[in-house]
Amino acid sequence: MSETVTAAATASAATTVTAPAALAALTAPATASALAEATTHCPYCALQCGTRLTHAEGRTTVAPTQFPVNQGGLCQKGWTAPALLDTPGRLTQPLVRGADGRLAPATWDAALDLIADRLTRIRAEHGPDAVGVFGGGGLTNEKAYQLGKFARIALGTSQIDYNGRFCMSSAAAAGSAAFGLDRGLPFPVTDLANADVVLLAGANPAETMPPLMRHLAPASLIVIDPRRTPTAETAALHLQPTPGTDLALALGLLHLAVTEGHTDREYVEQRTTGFDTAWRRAAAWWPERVERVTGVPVADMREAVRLLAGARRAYVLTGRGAEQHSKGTDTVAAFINLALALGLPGREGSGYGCLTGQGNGQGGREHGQKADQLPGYRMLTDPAAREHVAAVWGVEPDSLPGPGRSAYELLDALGTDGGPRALLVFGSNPVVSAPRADRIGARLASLDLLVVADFVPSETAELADVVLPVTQWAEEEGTMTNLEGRVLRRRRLLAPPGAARSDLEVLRGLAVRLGQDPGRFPVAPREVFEELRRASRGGRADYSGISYERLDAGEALHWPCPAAPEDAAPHPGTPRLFLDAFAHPDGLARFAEVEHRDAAETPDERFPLYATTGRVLAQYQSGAQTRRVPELAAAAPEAHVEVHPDTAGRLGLAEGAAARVTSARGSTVARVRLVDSLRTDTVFLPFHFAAAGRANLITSAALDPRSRMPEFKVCAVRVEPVEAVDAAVVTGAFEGAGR
Ligand SMILES: Nc1nc2c(c(=O)[nH]1)N[C@H]1C(S)=C(S)[C@@H](COP(=O)(O)OP(=O)(O)OC[C@H]3O[C@@H](n4cnc5c(=O)[nH]c(N)nc54)[C@H](O)[C@@H]3O)O[C@H]1N2
Ligand SMILES: Nc1nc2c(c(=O)[nH]1)N[C@H]1C(S)=C(S)[C@@H](COP(=O)(O)OP(=O)(O)OC[C@H]3O[C@@H](n4cnc5c(=O)[nH]c(N)nc54)[C@H](O)[C@@H]3O)O[C@H]1N2
Ligand code: SF4
Ligand SMILES: [Mo]
Repeated sequence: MSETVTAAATASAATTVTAPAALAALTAPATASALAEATTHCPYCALQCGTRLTHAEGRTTVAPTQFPVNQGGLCQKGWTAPALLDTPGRLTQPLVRGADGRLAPATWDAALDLIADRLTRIRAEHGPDAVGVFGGGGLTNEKAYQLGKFARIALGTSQIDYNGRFCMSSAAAAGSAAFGLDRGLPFPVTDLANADVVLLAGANPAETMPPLMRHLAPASLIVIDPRRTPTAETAALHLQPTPGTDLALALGLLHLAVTEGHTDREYVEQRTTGFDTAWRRAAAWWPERVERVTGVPVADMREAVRLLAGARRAYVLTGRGAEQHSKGTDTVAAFINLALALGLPGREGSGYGCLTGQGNGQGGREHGQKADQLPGYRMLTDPAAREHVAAVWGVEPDSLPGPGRSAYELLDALGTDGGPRALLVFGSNPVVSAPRADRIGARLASLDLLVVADFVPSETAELADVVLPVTQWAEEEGTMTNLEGRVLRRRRLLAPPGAARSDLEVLRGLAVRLGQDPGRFPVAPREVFEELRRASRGGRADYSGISYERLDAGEALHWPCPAAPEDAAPHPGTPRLFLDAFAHPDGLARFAEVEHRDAAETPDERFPLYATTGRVLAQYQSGAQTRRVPELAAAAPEAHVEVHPDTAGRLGLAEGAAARVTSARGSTVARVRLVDSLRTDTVFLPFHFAAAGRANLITSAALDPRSRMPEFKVCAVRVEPVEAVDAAVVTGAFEGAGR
């Protein structure tokens, strides 16, 4: 089920979507011809698999291309993506909540006037920080850039952050500290195919990025995951730690690498600094102590180090399993320490990388929708950065607000004293995906104004005062940056349905009503990209040498790609970073001094089990999109909880029965799935489902002190059978959740 399917094998299974007659007219191809084609990329994850879309006789079909990342493969989500374009319930008209409390159709002018009016009043009464903005890692570079600019100059608010904070922020913080630069993979994905050994800490690409598995297939995999996932099934070695103990495990692996004489001394001396302080901590993590904390047998740790150290070419990769913790940054730093001691980063054919998740998870963190950032991965607190970007925007540097709250802190402050009273959401569904989802739902409901731009009626849109219908992937142009830092073109095949408009048009419409010069908020993606090039110029993520022309000519451009001087050849981009030097001024990578600590919450008498959360193949994120695709909904229809049979036996839980999973914050309801390869002290829930089936009703909002990442991957719970009297709850969880 986690297999990638190739074009040849399943050409006949290529999903076709038949549009009802009325909708077909609305989604007619952007060009007038009967048959239209566009070469573009999948709307979902950070692999950004290459696809060719075809529209003929009212049907849109997708097929994979030979793009290097997917080489003719797509996962089930990619194959079925055209179903999103005319999904029933697709938003095609602005909606405004009326006096009767219901959302009703409105014109664009009415909707935008109303928003601008209320924003103006709220700002006048409570100041600019009373308006917040929440963005997403699925937005194109152009949208992410424009959203940050809109917040800082049209609203003048510091209160902007985005869902990437919930995603790879711990890896970004650790990577920046170690290497001076954060690019998920500092090498092309295809390099992985030449590896002898790859260590995957907390990643399950067989379900989350299936085409990546073909690049990993030649290597021996070491997988660190409390669950025996489809990825772990393919591994040479599977380490199955207690959730939340990866930091101790990484310290233990470093300990063994050093004591067994595997450190690359020459590399450590010439290319790094800080080994001694890092070692001081790891020295105390002898193998037996690590086994006691993590449950991983000493022999397995030795085997892992032997495999890694014996490889000519080796990679250490982290995923959300290692990162989404209140110590996620230190955990990633500990895995980077291990990679540095073995001499892997910055060496062709070896390295460290983070598997970034969302379609534009990489670009989305470079161009200014993050609370502390300006375009080009510049810091908002850096006076030179403020001056550069202010000049591009035509404003005074002093007029730019400072850094604001991080994603969870922003959501948590909504409607409270001193917190924002209005929120604009572009590209996220936090009612399902944020920790303590119940509390976040209540915060959103307490706002004076909630505006959601989306193309489907997500659970967050259902709470909004105004819903704005926007275009999606196949209806728009733009650029995305995939997990290897490669900038890609998203291309338009279809005209938007109904009155849907692009996010860029929405931002201009609002900016103008808030008194901005329309020329400052262009709506053509190419024009926005030209400005982004200038704004990013000289920054860490320098895009100034990249153009639509170069991308359309088929060039593979990885940032940084600075503009070349007039008479010089264009810069070729940087597929491999750090080969000569790391990005710190002295060119050296930094070991980090890190120490293990417990998760914010560990099991006790009331809540005796660990719960962890994550993904399944057929659903994407909050499920707002994939729960609407019939084939995917059939494959993963409802919330479930994985439980070991012994644990289930003790608790009176049977396969297929409804269970209530309760933490100190609340309960969720899920169907029991018995999994005999799971740890007996741990249960697992996917977070893709809505209503009473939301995994985030139980998760903890303990934050990492540096990345502000919530602890999605560990909390303490009890699990019990749901009594028949709770039939309504079960129905709510299983029917409401899969809607
Ligand atoms: N099908 C599908 N694919 C997706 C997505 C999706 O929603 N659905 N989302 C995309 C996005 S945005 C992201 S961020 C990526 C995420 O991709 P992954 O990081 O691969 O996904 P997760 O399932 O969140 O977590 C990976 C694994 O971490 C394990 N884990 C849980 N707790 C721990 C722990 O304490 N330590 C360790 N070592 N492992 C632990 C889980 O059991 C899980 O198997 O996927 C992308 N691709
Ligand atoms: N318990 C638990 N919770 C988690 C995680 C976990 O592992 N466990 N993982 C976290 C991670 S890694 C992530 S990335 C988040 C993701 O969680 P969310 O931020 O909720 O992500 P999506 O479900 O992708 O929501 C995106 C919404 O934006 C819409 N959208 C997509 N593209 C566009 C666009 O271009 N413009 C506009 N206006 N709208 C658009 C979609 O239709 C959808 O409704 O969840 C986090 N939450
Ligand atoms: S792996 Fe990711 S990008 Fe590729 S088809 Fe699946 S969801 Fe789309
Ligand atoms: Mo993510």
